[in-house]
Amino acid sequence: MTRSVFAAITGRPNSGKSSLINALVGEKIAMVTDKPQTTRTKITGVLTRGETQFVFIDTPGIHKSHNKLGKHMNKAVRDAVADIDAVIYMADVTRKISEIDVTTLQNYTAAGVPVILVLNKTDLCTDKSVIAERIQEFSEICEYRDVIPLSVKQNDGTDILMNDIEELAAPGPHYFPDDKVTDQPEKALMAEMIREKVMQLTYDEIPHGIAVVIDTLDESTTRAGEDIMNVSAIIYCEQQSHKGMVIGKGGALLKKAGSLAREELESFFRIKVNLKLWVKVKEDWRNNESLIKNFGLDNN
Ligand SMILES: Nc1nc2c(ncn2[C@@H]2O[C@H](COP(=O)(O)OP(=O)(O)OP(=O)(O)O)[C@@H](O)[C@H]2O)c(=O)[nH]1
Ligand SMILES: [Mg+2]
Repeated sequence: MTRSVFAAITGRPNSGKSSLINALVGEKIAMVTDKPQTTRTKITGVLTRGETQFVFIDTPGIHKSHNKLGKHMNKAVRDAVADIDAVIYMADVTRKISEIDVTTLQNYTAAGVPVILVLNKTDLCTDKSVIAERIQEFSEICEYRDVIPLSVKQNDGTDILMNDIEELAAPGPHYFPDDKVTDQPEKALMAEMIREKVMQLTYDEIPHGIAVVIDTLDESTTRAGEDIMNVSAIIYCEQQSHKGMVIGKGGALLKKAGSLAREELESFFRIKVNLKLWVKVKEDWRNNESLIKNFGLDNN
């Protein structure tokens, strides 16, 4: 009999949620950077193991929003926890508990959602007593189905989490084809791969004001008879002064981002890629509802 289970991964920015969903489904479907607020939408990751289908939902980091995009991001997290079997609440074990942790976990408890607490980045704890301290702090907030200290980076503890989730699987159909790993359309995945590279190479406010849209996409054959995917993408930034930084001296940054993104596109889609990148400015787009919608970030 087929079984399925839905689990949303939530928590504050930068705790490692996207790294976790990638590790759980075994493919890189969600972008990861060292900057907070990388993920902007709900991302579904699917793993089918025998009769059981696991559906994980990665979400934006919960934060105090200062613009309209931030409000959409926080709404996406609230939407993601409706109709699910469990929340995997992820915290960075090295960081103190915050007000956001407390209120979010209290809300889940009030709504009767089972919570598995995951304390990530144990590899950074030279002093292991920090882990016990954090467990104690979190246990004062609410009851958990389980508390799992783990390190996604060292792939240490994810098997325990998988066993916990499997226990929650209930008889029912598989909602996705068994070979599917994500619900993201091809163009959205491509745009995210490019955005990740630009975010990784830029600093301060610039990475947060980047949006990427795939402009054209087609396939052709090279003169040598090889299939090639032609992708052209527009990188939007928020201010004129940011544009030069994104392009870099003599175009160096854009060239680097393009070559890293092309490598990743080629390995994911298993086809040669010809990638063209353009940079444009849309002033203060994070406060512009119609641009947020155009960029596919309104989470509807
Ligand atoms: N040392 C260490 N770093 C980790 C671990 N897991 C994730 N990271 C790093 O933490 C940073 C944030 O990881 P993400 O997976 O993007 O975090 P996130 O929670 O999805 O962040 P947002 O999308 O911004 O909410 C990246 O630099 C990761 O490489 C871990 O187990 N140990
Ligand atoms: Mg993320």
